[in-house]
Amino acid sequence: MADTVVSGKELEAFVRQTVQKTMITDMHTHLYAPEFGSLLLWGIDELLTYHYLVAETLRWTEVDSPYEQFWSLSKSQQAEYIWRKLFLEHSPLSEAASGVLQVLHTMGLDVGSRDLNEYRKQWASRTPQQQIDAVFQLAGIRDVVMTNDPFDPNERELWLDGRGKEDPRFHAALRVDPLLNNWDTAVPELHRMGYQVEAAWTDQTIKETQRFLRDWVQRMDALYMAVSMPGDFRYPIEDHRARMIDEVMIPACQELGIPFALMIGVRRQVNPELRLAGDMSMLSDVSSVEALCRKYPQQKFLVTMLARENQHELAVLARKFRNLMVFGCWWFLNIGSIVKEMTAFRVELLGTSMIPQHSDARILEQLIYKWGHSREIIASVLTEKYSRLQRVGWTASREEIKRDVEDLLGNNFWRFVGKTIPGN
Ligand code: HDL
Ligand code: ZN
Repeated sequence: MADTVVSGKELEAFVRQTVQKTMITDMHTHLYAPEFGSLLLWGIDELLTYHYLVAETLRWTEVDSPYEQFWSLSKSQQAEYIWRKLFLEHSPLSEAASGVLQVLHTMGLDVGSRDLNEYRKQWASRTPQQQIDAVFQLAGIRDVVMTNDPFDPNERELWLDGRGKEDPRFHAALRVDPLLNNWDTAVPELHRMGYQVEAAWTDQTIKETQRFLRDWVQRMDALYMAVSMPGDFRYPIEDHRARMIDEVMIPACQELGIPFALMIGVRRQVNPELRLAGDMSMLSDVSSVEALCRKYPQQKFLVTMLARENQHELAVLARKFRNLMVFGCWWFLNIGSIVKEMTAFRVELLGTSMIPQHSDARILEQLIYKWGHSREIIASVLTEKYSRLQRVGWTASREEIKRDVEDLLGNNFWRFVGKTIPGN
């Protein structure tokens, strides 16, 4: 075939170039469209005060020094403290710390100056819209999916004022953890929003909670419904979570024709003094996901787990259920050594029928390093796999390699949520 890639060197170069330039749909982030105002975090001080870096910095404080000493600092003072601790007094070798430098480098700044105030000047003259355009272009991002929480009063107000769907690059996902994990606090909140629910599991509660989900999926035009749960989530079982899933959430997802995203394995606030950085990973039960996929073969499930130990079994489970789409190297797994391991065995077990990565970005510029690093790893895994085919006489064409990469970096997601692929 005319467009085949014949030599090994040429193959490697073409795969890298294709992965590097394929536009990405980032299907799970904590970013917000510009119309959400201050909910969108961006800029060097936000990058430095990312909760991953807060946790790493506080490891260098004395065990008898109160955490409040850090928390009482202003945002810029916290950023300066983190810069001093993690970048100057110690080398920024961690994924999150080195990522900040990758952002500065990619933005064309003089990383070697090590001058935080010089870096700050680069952001001073930019608007959010300008920075979104610049970062999307540098990171090769076409679309991002937000994490939209109607239980957050600030965000709720924006949606009720009719905002939220102005920038077409930002898509919504309805996040409803409190329904499963904090029902006692969710009930009064739902009341405040006009839904006649009660803590007791009555027909009215079921109907009103379904109405809540329907209203918000439609208001947001949400691509999927999402929850995170601790690793002790079990199914089937006689408990509140199973009732909410069986009698409210699955029926709502099926009525609305959207996938249900399960993010399992987080133990929240093991150290509350660390605030957002205080959450922990824990082992999960893959057989509970198996039971859900088997019970609801028509319901699509997007699933990611937080413990490294669950990843291979989850990938094998995806071989058994076509309604299960595994996604991303979530949170503490989004580090080079594990992304490499997970991407390789997912390709070896699932071929290209999975979503290898999401960024989970909280600060806009993180898209640059989170995707820069993942693209490198995905390209090296794919190169090794295509080379292996070539050695036995199967040469993938340029078009086939392009198709496979587009599947992994966006099209698998859009097909799974049943929407036409943007730009097609
Ligand atoms: O629950 C989640 O969606 C997690 O991604 C948390 O937001 C976590 O704090 C995080 O930012 N992980 O990357
Ligand atoms: Zn997240």
